[in-house]
Amino acid sequence: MKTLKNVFTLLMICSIAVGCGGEKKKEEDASSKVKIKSAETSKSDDNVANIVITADDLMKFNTNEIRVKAGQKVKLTLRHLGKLDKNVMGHNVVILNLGADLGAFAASAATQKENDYIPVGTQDVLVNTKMIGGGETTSIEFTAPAAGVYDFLCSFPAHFALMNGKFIVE
Ligand SMILES: [Cu+2]
Repeated sequence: MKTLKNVFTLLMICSIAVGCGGEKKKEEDASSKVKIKSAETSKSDDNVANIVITADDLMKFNTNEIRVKAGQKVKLTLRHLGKLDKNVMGHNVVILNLGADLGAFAASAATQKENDYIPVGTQDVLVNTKMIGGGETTSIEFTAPAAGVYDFLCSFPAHFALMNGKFIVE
C-alpha cells in the first residue's frame, strides 16, 4: 500500500513538472514572436538559412538586409501582418540578379498586374515569392547563388521606394 502511495506521489510530481515545462515553452514561443524585428537566420541547421521577413499595411519590410552564405539552402518566408487586401497593399519579395536595375525593373513590374507584378520573361529575377495580402504568409526555398550583393524589393506598384534592401551572399 505504501509503495502504491509513493508511486502515486511520484506521478503527481511528474505531471506537475511536465505541466510547468509546457507553460514555460509557451511563454518562450510568445516572446520569440515579439522579437522578430530583423530577418533572422536559424542556426539549427548550418546549411539552411531560415529567413523570415514581415511586412505590414504601412508599406514596409521589417528589414533591409538579408545575409546568407553562397551555396546555402535558403528558406525565405514572407509574412504580411497587415489587414489590407492583396489588390490594395499586396507584398512580395523579389530578389534581382546581379546587375539588374532596381528602378527599371520596378517600373516594368508595375505594369504587369495580371502576372502578379513580375514582368513576363524577365531575366532580372533570381527568385520571387508570390504576392500576398494582409494576414497571409508565403515561403520559397532556393539555393543561395554566388557571393555578391543583390537587390530585393516588393514589386507592387510604387512599393519599391520604401520596400527594398540588400540580399548579401557571403
Ligand atoms: Cu509591397
